[in-house]
Formats: sequence, C-alpha cells, structure tokens
Amino acid sequence: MTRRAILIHPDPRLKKVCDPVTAVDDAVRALADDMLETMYDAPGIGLAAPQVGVTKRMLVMDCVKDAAETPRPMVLINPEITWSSEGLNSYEEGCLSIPDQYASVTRPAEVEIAWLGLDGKRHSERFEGLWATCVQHEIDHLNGKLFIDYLGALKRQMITRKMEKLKREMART
Ligand code: GNR
Ligand code: NI
Repeated sequence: MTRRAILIHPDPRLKKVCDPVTAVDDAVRALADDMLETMYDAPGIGLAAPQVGVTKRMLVMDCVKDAAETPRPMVLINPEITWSSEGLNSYEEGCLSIPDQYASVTRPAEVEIAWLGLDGKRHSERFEGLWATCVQHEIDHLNGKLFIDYLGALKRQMITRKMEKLKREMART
C-alpha cells in the first residue's frame, strides 16, 4: 500500500470526464488499495481516482466517522446513480483537492447507486445522510465536476485564486 499525492485544484485532470474501468485486474486492485490508504491518511471520507491523477471511473469511501465504530471501506468501480430522491439535503462540503475551503451544497438526500465491486460483481445500494452526500461528491469528480461548480462565479473564482496561490507557495518550498 502506497500513499499517493492528491492533486490540488486547478488541474486539468480534475476537469476530465473519466473513462470506465474495463477489467478488475491487479492494477485496479492496487489502485483501490492506494486510494484507501491515501484517503484514511489525509484524512477524508471519500476519494476519487482523478484526485490521484488517474482519470478512471473509480472511487473509495468510508463515512464511518466515529473511531469506536467498525470502519466500512468501500470501493466503487463504474458507479451510476440509478435513482435520486425528490427530497434535498444541504451539507457543508469540503474537498481534499480544495484544502481548507468549505461551502454549503444542496443535493438529493437519498440516492441509489449501482457499481462493480472488486469482487467483479454488480452491487446496488441506497445511501442516505453523509454517505449520500459523499458518493454524489465523488461521482461528480468522475465527471470532472467539483463542489465549487455549484457556487456562484464570484465565490468560485475567489476559491480558485486562493488555490493558485497555495500551489505557487507549495512549489517554492
Ligand atoms: O473528506 C471529505 N469530506 C467531505 C465532506 C463533505 C462533503 C464531501 C466530502 S468528500 C471529502 C473528500 C474528497 O474530496 N473527496 O473527493
Ligand atoms: Ni472531493
């Protein structure tokens, strides 16, 4: 297991529509392993492949926040939203590719997701609460979309400028 570097916005790889995974092979299993390690290490509750520079349709998540509870690491390959609730939910979102910036985003409160597991089998599950927010945030990443794309142009530009500055500073040290 290797921790991989997380790309910081703005980066062209975070804006791409990612390609479907064609086979669950050793490379995909190794990527899933690395993504989970990178997510837990960050720490974060989700991570999409493009955030580590791999523009494939794959994400990991674990929204069990309480350290006393059993972790639930999930790997979703080629995930699809098969149903969204009418009811909406707003959540103060953050993103590992946009460090220290938070904003309220409104999304369907519940979603049903179908995906391919590391076992090579189709799975389907309904998510609610933080899990629903997280899985929609991650699937957005696979379509080149970031949570700041839901904000007004002014707010988005302010955050983008901060990130450009942060990246310049990171490059100097
Ligand atoms: O760690 C994360 N926390 C989070 C909080 C609210 C809404 C979404 C998220 S996902 C984020 C990790 C991340 O950037 N995944 O792409
Ligand atoms: Ni994110």
